Amino acid sequence: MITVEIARLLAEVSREIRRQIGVLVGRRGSIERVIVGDQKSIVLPDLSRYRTGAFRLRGIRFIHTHLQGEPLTQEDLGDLALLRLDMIVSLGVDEEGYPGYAHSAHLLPENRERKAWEISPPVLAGQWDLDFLKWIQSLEDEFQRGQRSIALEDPNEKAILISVSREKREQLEESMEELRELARSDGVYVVDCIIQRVKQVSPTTVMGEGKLQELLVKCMQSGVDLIIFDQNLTPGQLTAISDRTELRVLDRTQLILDIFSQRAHTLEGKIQVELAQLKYMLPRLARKTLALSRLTGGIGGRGPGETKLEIDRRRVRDRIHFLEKELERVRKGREQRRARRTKADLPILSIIGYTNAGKSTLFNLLTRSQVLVEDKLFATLDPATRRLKAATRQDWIVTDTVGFIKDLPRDLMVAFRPTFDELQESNLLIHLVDVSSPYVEEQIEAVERILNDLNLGHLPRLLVLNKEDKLAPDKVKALCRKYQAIAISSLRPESLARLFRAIEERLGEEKRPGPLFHLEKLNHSTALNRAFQGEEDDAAQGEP
Ligand SMILES: Nc1nc2c(ncn2[C@@H]2O[C@H](COP(=O)(O)OP(=O)(O)OP(=O)(O)O)[C@@H](O)[C@H]2O)c(=O)[nH]1
Ligand SMILES: [Mg+2]
Repeated sequence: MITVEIARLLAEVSREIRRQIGVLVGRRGSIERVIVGDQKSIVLPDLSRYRTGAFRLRGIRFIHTHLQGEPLTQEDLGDLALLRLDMIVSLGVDEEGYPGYAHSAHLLPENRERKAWEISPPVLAGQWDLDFLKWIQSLEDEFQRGQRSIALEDPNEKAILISVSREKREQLEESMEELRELARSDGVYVVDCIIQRVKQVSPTTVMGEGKLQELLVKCMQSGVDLIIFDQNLTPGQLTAISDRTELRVLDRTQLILDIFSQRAHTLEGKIQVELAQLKYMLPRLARKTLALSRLTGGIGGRGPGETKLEIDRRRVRDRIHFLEKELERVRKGREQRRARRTKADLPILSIIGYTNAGKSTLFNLLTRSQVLVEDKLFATLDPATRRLKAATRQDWIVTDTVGFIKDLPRDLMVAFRPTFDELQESNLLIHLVDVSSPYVEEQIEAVERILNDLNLGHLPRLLVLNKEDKLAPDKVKALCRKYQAIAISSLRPESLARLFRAIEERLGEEKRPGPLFHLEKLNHSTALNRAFQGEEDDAAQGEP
């Protein structure tokens, strides 16, 4: 642990100057730093230089004197967790300046009692017999065993999800469930979800000191170096937490942006997502510069870190500027294509709705296309448009769109604005809902809210409950009545006839006030079925 000579010296000098003295000791016994505190406390310096990877012990132990021989304090244990020290030791000092009892604690690997650390019974410093190297090696092995069991379960990126808020528990749980889905869609393996209801969210570190330590230990125990917050963090919180913990920190928005960046395939989509990401990042870079300039301010001049961040910031701005230009260019091309299409003067039906509602599945069924369908959030990013050909009536144009989600990130909304703006031309929005979700109501509301935010609230809408096959028929019926909607299953072509009839009706209604488009041939509901030959007319089933 420490040589008798050094222990004696520490005790002697401490007694003489009446201050705590501490040493940071490396694995093989090298003294890395000597720190002098005051009578009751001692402050550890920045240890990031000794970084050993986020889920390993630091390779540094801290031994310091306690003048009254008092046991380890809460701060001592906090340091142990936050800094992931190999061990923390307080060394008592007697009246004559000789070392007395040593109190020590170390972190624990994952355990059933969910304990973060173990405090050992005090021993007389002179009698402490510990082969430190051997002991620390076996402790690290234990840590690794715990981490490996998780690693075997899933080789993906691992993360712990956290929600800290004042809101009601059910609400937090529901939101957490969705965050878990988002993480899964992003290819992240969720090790644990922590929900913490608080009276006040800390403006700096979101959660309290104690909770932060607990979280850190948990991360280390399970070999996780990524934490994802369900709430969006301010630039300050984001930097504070990642600085304090050395963990990678994401918030809800960044997670969604990350999914989007994985999914974007078209040039336009890619540019839009990168723009949103850069715009979200920019204030966070700026923040870091601020903190640094305060640090370097004391010794005058600009620190090297600051200069680099200035450059980063300028680069980001340049890139944003470039991308915006590029986007304009790409969009012009699409504009022209669209102009040609609208000239055809056909009714445009846009399928919108919460993510994973089954929009693309329905789109494929309607237009016999093969756009990507996946049981993941935000499978669709790039809107697809096809003509729905019919033998006996006018064709329709059908559009599949990117899904909505509660708290759709602002920057994303702005970046995707033109895509959403195209929805303005829709003659009818088919608002598709996953009726099997326990959160039907919340999802419908979220979509309605976003439609209003996007100035699309005035467009005629048809509420369609999808995935009826996953729910008991009487429940489906009740929901249909409640929302005045029709129910379908995009996996069952026979439910299309019902949908077609409803669409025609709505288009017919919308036509009356002002002739937005020509609908001469639209009122042939039975003929429609013939267009999809062999599909039975399910009028007998009765509609709400
Ligand atoms: N049981 C059942 N599953 C469905 C139905 N419609 C879609 N699904 C499934 O729901 C999942 C999501 O379908 P998508 O069509 O990708 O949903 P989306 O609304 O386009 O989702 P995003 O593009 O991610 O916003 C897929 O696994 C589909 O197979 C349905 O009527 N019944
Ligand atoms: Mg889709």
